Amino acid sequence: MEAVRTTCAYCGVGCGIVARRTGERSVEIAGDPDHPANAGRLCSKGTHLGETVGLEGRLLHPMIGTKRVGWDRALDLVARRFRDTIARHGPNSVAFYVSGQLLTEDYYVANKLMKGFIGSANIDTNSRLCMSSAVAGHVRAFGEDVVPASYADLDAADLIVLVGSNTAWCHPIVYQRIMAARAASGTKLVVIDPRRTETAAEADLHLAIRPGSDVALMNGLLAWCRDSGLIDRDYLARHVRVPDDFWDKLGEGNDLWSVARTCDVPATDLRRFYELFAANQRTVTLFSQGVNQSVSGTDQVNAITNLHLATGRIGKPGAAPFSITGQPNAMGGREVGGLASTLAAHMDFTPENVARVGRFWAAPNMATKPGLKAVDLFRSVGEGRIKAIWIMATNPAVSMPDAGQVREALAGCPFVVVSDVIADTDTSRFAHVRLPATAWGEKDGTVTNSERCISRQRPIFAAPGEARPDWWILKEVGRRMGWRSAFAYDRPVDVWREHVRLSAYQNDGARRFRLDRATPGNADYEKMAPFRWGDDAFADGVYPTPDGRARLVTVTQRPGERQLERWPMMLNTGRYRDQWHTMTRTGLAPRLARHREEPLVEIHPDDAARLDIADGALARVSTPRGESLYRVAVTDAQRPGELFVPIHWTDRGSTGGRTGLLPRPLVDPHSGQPGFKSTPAAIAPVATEWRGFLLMRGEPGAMPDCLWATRVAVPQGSLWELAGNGDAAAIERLLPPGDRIEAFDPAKGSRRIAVLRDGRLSALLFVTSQGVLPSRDWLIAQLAAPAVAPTLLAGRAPGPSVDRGPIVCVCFDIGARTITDAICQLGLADVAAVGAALRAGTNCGSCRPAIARLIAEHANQESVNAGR
Ligand SMILES: Nc1nc2c(c(=O)[nH]1)N[C@H]1C(S)=C(S)[C@@H](COP(=O)(O)OP(=O)(O)OC[C@H]3O[C@@H](n4cnc5c(=O)[nH]c(N)nc54)[C@H](O)[C@@H]3O)O[C@H]1N2
Ligand SMILES: Nc1nc2c(c(=O)[nH]1)N[C@H]1C(S)=C(S)[C@@H](COP(=O)(O)OP(=O)(O)OC[C@H]3O[C@@H](n4cnc5c(=O)[nH]c(N)nc54)[C@H](O)[C@@H]3O)O[C@H]1N2
Ligand code: SF4
Ligand SMILES: [Mo]
Repeated sequence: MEAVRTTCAYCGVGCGIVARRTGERSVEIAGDPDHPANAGRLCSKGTHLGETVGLEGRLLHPMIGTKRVGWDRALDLVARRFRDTIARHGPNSVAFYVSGQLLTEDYYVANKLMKGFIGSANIDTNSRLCMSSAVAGHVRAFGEDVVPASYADLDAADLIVLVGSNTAWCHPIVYQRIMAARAASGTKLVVIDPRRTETAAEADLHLAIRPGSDVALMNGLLAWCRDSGLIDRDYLARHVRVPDDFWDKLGEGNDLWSVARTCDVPATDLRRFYELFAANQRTVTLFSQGVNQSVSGTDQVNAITNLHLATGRIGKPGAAPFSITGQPNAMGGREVGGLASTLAAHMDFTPENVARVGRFWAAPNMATKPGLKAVDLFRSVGEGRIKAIWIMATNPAVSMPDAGQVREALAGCPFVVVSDVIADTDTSRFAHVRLPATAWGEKDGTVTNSERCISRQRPIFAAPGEARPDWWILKEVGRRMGWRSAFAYDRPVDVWREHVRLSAYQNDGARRFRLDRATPGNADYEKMAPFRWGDDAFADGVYPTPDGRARLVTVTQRPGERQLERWPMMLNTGRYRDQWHTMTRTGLAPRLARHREEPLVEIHPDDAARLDIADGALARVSTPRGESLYRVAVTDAQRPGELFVPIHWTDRGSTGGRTGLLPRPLVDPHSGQPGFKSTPAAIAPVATEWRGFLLMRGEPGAMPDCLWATRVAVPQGSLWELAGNGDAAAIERLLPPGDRIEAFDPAKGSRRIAVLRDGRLSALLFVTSQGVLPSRDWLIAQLAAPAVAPTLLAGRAPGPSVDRGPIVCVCFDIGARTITDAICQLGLADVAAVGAALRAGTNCGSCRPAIARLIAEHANQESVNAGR
C-alpha cells in the first residue's frame, strides 16, 4: 500500500507519521524521518496509534435520541432548532463548545458561523481549560499571541527550565530532544514541579515548590538578577516598556530567604537555580499546565515573560519563554480565533477588526464583543440563558471543572447537539442529536503544533458508515440556516484558502500571523510539506504593540489559600504517560493500558500513615464539589499534604477516578482558565471485604455492579479490576454461558471460575477476601491460547514461572522485575546498557525515564531481593 504522510492524533509536539494501510481497518505506523518535529521518532502513544483505528464503539450514523436518522433529517433539525432559538431569544441564547482536536479547517468554519453569521461570540473551546492563560500572558507581554520559541531553541539552549510540565510523559518527543541535546552538549535541566515526576527524576535540579508559588519564584529570580547586574538594560531601553513602579514593586519580599519560605524549598537549591540561570544566557523556560491551570495562570505566565524580556533572553537562538501546547491543534485554534475572547486570524474585538473581518466574510451579523468563556458558558446553560448548545470533539461532562454541575446543566438544556467519533461518551448521554464525525486516519486538513509548524493530516481510510468531516457538518448547518454562499465549501482546501487570505487581508504587518508562504492551490495543498509561519519571531526586537515594544507586567504572588479543617489536603490533577484525556481512543489499545491500569491517588507516606491509608487499598477523595474513589499509591514523590490524581477515567469504564467532579469552577480573572491544579480536598480509606478481577473475551459488556470496577482493554477482550462488600455473586451473573470450571477456598473466601466455549477460555472471574490474587499477565495471554492450560485456575503457567512485574516497556512487553534483575545481575549502569541487554526502551523511548529511575534505585545491588 502507498505510504500516507500525516500527523499524530495526540499531543502538540505534532510528530509526522508515515502510515501504510495494511487492511480494511489496519495500518502500520512509523515516524516520518522528514518531519521537523520528530525526525522519525514517535512516543508510546504515537507508536500504538494503529491499535486504535478499529471501529469499536464508533458512532457511524446520525442519531436523534436513540433513533438512527439520515443526514438530511439530522442537519435540518439542528439548523431549525438553532434558527428558532435565535429568533425567539437572540443570538446569545445559543453556543458552540469546540476543541483543539478539530482541524484548522473545521475550527475556521465553526468560528465563522458563530461570530459572523449567527452573530454571537458564544463559541469557546476546551483550549480555555488548556492554554488560555498563555494566550492572555502573551497578549499582555507581546501584544499578540505569538509563541516566541521553536524546538531548535531546545537544541541551542544551555539551560532548559521546565515549569509545571511533565514533559517526559506529556510531550515525550520534545523530552527526548532535550535529553539528546543534553547528551550532546551538556545542557542543564531544571524542573519546577511540586511532584517528583519522571521528568524531574533526571534533572540537574528539581524544585518541588509549594503549588501556586511560581510567581514568587520567578519574581525572586528577577530581583536577584537585578541585584546581580544581570538585567539587559540595553534591551529594555530599546525594546520593552517598563511600568514606572515595576522595580519598586519587585523589591518587596523577594530576598532569597523569603522566596525559599514562600516556595517551601531549601534556600541552597533556590540559590543553585539562580546561579544556573545567571551562568547560562541561552535559557529556554518551557511551561505547561502547572503554570496555566491556576487562578493566577496569566500572572504566572507574565512572571516568566518578564524574566526573559528583562534579561534579553528572547528572540535569540536558544533563548525564549516556550508555552508548549497540549492538543494536536491547540495552536490552529488560536490562529482561527476559536476562543470566545478572540475574533479570527489573531484579531480581537476592536471595532476596526470587527469591521475588517465582517467585510472579508461579507457577514450579516458580526459579533461585536467577546462571548462567554467555558466556565461561564456552561453556567449560562445551567441557568437557562443558553438554550441550544453544540459540542464538538470534546467531552466536557468529564473534563470541565465541577463536571457534576456541567452534567446537570446539559441535562436541563432544551437542545444539545454532540459531534463525536464515539457513540457513547459521558457527554453524548445528554445529546438530543448525535452527529458522527470522521476520526483521525479519516480526517483531511491541517494542524499547527507548539512551534507554529503547520502540517497536514491526511486520510488513510475511507470514512466509515455515514461519518462526515466536522467542517462538512458545520457548513451544511450554515447553509441550512440560510447562508448558502458563505458556506459553499466542497473540500478542506476551499476553507484553507479562505483562512490563508484572511490572515493576509489588510495586514500591513501589524499581525504577525500571516500565511503568505502557503500557496493555496489544490495541488499544493495536497502536497503541502510541514512549514513554520513567522520564523524567528521577535529576532528584530520589534513587537506587535502600538509602540513596537514588549511589556513588563507587574505581577505579585497571591497569598496562599487558607487551609480549612474540613479540607486539609491540596488536590493536584494531571496526566498519565500512555492515556489521552478521556480515553476514547487510547482506552482501546491494550498495550497502552499496561502502564497504569487503574486510576491512582498518590499520597506521601507520612499522610498515608497518619490517615491509616494503605498502599494498594481504596480511598475516597472529596472536595467541596464532589467525591470519587481511587486506588492508593503511597509515594514520596508527593509533597506532604498534597494528592495527585489522573484525569482520564470516565463513567464508561470505571466506578472511580472521576476527577472532573472534584475541581472548583474557579478561574483566572484575565484568561478564564480554571485552576485545575489546586483544590482543597480530604481523603479517607475505604474498606472492602473482597477483591478480584474479571477477564472477558470480546466487547466489554455491562459494568460489574460493585464498589470498585475499572476496565482496561487487553488483547481479545477486557479486564475489570474489582473490589466490593457483601456477596460477589452479582458479578457472577455477568459471566457468559458456557462450560464452567470452578474452585472454591472457603477459608480464604476465594472463588475462581473459568468459562470455556469451544474448548477455549471465554471468561474468568477470580475473587478473594483473605487470599492473594495471581498476576494478570499470564491469564490475559490465555484468552489467545488455542487450548485451556490445566493450571488455569491456579493462575499460573505449568512449571516454574517468573513474575515480570509491572510492564515498563510497552513496546517490547518488558516488566520492572526483568529490568531490575538485569540491572543487578549484569551490573547495567545506564539506559543504553539496559537497551542493549533487553531491548527495553529502544523503540519509542517513552519508558527511558522509568528505566533510569530503576537504575538509580537498584544499581550496585546484587539482586533485587537484597534491596528489599
Ligand atoms: N500522555 C499524555 N500526554 C498528553 C496529554 C494526555 O492526556 N496524555 N494531553 C495533552 C494536553 S491537552 C496537555 S494540555 C498537555 C499537558 O501537559 P503537562 O502540563 O505536562 O501535564 P499535567 O500532568 O497536566 O501537568 C503538568 C505538571 O504540573 C504540575 N503542577 C501542578 N501544580 C503546579 C504548580 O503550582 N506549579 C508548578 N510549577 N507545577 C505544578 C503537576 O504536578 C504536573 O506534573 O499534555 C498533552 N500531552
Ligand atoms: N481536572 C482536570 N481537568 C482537565 C485538565 C486537567 O489537567 N485537570 N486538563 C484540561 C485540558 S488541558 C484539556 S485539553 C481537556 C481535554 O478534555 P476533552 O477535550 O474533554 O478530552 P478528550 O477525551 O480529548 O475529548 C475529545 C472528544 O472528541 C472526540 N473526537 C476525537 N476526534 C474527533 C474529531 O475529529 N471530531 C469530533 N467531532 N470528535 C472527535 C473524542 O472521541 C472525545 O470524545 O481537559 C481539561 N480538563
Ligand atoms: S510526542 Fe507522542 S503523542 Fe505527541 S505528537 Fe509525538 S508521537 Fe504523538
Ligand atoms: Mo490541554
